[in-house]
Amino acid sequence: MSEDLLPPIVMVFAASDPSGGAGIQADIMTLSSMGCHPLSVITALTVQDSAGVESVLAVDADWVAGQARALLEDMPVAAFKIGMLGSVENIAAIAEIVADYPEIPLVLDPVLASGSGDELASEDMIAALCELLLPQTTLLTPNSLEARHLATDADDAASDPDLPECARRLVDAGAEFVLVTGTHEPGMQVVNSLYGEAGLIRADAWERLPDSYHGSGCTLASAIAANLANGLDVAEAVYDAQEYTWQTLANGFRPGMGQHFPDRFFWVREPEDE
Ligand code: PXL
Repeated sequence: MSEDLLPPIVMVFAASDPSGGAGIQADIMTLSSMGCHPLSVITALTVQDSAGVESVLAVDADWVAGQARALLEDMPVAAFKIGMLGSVENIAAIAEIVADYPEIPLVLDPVLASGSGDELASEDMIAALCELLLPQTTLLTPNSLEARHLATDADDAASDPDLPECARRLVDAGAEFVLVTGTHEPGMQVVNSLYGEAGLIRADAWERLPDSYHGSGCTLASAIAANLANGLDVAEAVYDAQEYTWQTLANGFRPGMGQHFPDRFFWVREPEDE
């Protein structure tokens, strides 16, 4: 098979969510559904169900680096996607690896907490992420809570910057583009806003769906990485990935007693046109 016929390859650094709602399983499903081949570098294991996360075990940083280096020497990677990191040591190891591939677009989903509010990153990890990964990030995809958290330090928490100001600070800290998602903001619609060096690039409003979803952020960030791997520019990649993610949520299902899950393969079950 010639290299042109390869599906685009996306390397994901993220943690295992055995429920398949979020985490690297969500990334693998999204990338596969969008025609990419995922490389899955596991940063941590979790024990969780659809209602919440019970425990987290970070993978040793040497093992994270080993998983990635072996594959990067073997295969052409078209995009990186980074989710939950597991430890400060993992952040340092990943930052060192991606620094060797500055031409590969990098989507960073700053996973600070689960959809049900369980903490998934310590303050030390957040500081390391800002210092080591933000300057190497093509697109950062915080929700509005994460954007406020990343853009304000403890001394300045009272200043309560608005979201455009948070995005500006995150661009100043090194992210080329920032997509702030609006699920946690009030309103009949969910508005997601893409910012760059010159400020707001586009804002897209989506009908707010009634349920609470596990893994919507992982789905969106992976869908953007898939689109970048397929050669779309950032604004197109962001728009198309929102449309895909909204469909996965509108077709979501509730497999257990907690949150709903996105259906990344909704299209398999769509009735065929006559
Ligand atoms: O949705 C964020 C997320 C990412 N990665 C893992 C998770 C979660 C949320 O629970 O468990 C492994």
